[in-house]
Amino acid sequence: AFLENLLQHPHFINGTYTTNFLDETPELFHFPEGRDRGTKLLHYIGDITVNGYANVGVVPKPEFAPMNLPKPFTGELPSGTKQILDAKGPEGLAKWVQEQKEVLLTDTTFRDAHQSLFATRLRTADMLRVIRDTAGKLPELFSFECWGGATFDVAYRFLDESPWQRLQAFKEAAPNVLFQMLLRGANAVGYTSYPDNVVKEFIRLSAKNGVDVFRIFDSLNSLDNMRLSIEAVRECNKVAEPALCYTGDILDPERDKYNLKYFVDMAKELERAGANIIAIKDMAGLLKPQAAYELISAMKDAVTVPIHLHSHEGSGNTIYTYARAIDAGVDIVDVAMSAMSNGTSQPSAASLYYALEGHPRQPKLSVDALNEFSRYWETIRPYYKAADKTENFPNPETYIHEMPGGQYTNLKQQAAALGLLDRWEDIKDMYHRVSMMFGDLIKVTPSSKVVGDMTLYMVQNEITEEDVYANGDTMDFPKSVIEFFEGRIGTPYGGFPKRLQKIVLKGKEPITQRPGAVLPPVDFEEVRKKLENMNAPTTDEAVSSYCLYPDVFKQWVTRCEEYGDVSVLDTPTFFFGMTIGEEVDVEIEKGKVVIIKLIHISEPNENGKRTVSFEFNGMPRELEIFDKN
Ligand code: 3PY
Ligand code: ZN
Repeated sequence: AFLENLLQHPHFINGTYTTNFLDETPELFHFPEGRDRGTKLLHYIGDITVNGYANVGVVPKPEFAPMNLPKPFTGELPSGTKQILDAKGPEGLAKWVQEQKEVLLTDTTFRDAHQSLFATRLRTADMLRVIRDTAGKLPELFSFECWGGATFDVAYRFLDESPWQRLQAFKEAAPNVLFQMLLRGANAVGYTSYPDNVVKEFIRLSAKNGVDVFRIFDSLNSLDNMRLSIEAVRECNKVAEPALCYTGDILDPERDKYNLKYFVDMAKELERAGANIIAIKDMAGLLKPQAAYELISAMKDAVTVPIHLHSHEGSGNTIYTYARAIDAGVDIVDVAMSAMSNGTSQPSAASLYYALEGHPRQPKLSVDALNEFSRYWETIRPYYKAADKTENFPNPETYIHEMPGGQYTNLKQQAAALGLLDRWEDIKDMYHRVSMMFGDLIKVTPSSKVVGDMTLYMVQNEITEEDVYANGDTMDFPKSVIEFFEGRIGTPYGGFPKRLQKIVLKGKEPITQRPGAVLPPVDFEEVRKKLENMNAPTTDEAVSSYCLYPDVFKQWVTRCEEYGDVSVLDTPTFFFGMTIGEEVDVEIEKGKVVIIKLIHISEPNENGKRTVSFEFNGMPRELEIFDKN
């Protein structure tokens, strides 16, 4: 019966998997009792089907439109910016950037776009399917921003994937365009300060696995928290792109804490600290068009390195901001494929292309290719609907609440989880109020989380600003808020508001040094031994992941043991499981396809377990799945 089924398999019939399929797939013919790969996959599908995906619950699997795949790029990949870096080194690359008349583009589709639109949930498989084609048809891109930020922990936590494997697979597929990551300086890709040797080793491994350009920032714009990262990147002979985080409004004379001089002085310091390129990180999309013109003009006069502008579209004005930045001579801007742009994400690459029609600095690349990839993303994005909380209209209120694009949808989701969605207007108001209470704070990971946590705490408990000053000594502030006032992510520009700090710390003394300087180094060999004892991977990368996220990493290892490599599943099945009678093909490794059909799900027995019946390559398989509902 199995053979019959196999012979009827469409791939088999159309010749894609001819005799090799059989030769290389001996396990298709026998199913040992233990948890083989297939059984592990069935357990995952069974669990998602019965219990639903984390935080989403059981949702009937929607019907999705067929994937609109781009026409494959065939032939050898054209050389791109990666080859320029390899040939000329970071300084040579920076010089090359400045020699380009046209503005260069970074595509954020593989990182910030989905971080900002749907909480970083984009799975490797959906990106890997097109990254080579993108690199082939758009080799003029300056870089792919495709790693770092929240992608690191979200891959482990929510996607059952290894971020390292994602990076390696991307690199193999697209070796011609520079890979760019977002690094939170002393916070690496986490939400807290790490020991210096942990940050340095993480950078070494990121570079080794394929990151070429490191955008390094600190959530308080503290250069002290960034220096070690800049130096570590330079030691790897990679491109150091430290960022100044833009906040406030340089056009507003009332709001003069972060004025033009503040940013220009910071740019000069970043250059002295070893920047190959300087980024303006406008994480909330606050940089208005005229402000961009003035800021970039002033920076161009003050520093000799290229300027790379990163903004978000929230306000609806960002294409105009980019256009003014381009007039002022900005070298590179961040954009995304149209169907992954706007809302809280970056502006659309194709829109910018058309906006610059007739402009001497219009980028040189194929707008047809941009449109073609957008059509692909248009069919992929609905898979992520459960996490996609983006408003599909411009929201210039971002100028008021100043919430980063990457935080907006997340905070909204947190508010929903607390039953506070009907207080969303109050939350936005309070967010800004808290930011001002904290001394007009720059808000970006992790300082944005501190402000967000305090905001939800106050709104949930009906606490006003006055209450905090009057009764704060009796309040249990969120952990992140206490740690912030302890100086654990550093000291904000202008210092802490002293009165509030006293209230929050309740007599505890804050640290006044750089946080990394008071954290003892980690013994990596000890960590490796610990991993070995846990039967976990012991590579340098695994050690590094454990140092950054011990619990998340351990849970990932456990889930891998339970479910195997679930990254091979198609995204709808990964999120929604299967419906009765449905059949899916799963390529469990290159050239090895298994066919899974869901036959039946029983009522729960007295132990709360349901029997889930599948056909696996035509053979009946039954599993018991505990129904958590
Ligand atoms: C991150 O740190 O992940 C960000 O995207 C900040 O803007
Ligand atoms: Zn961003």
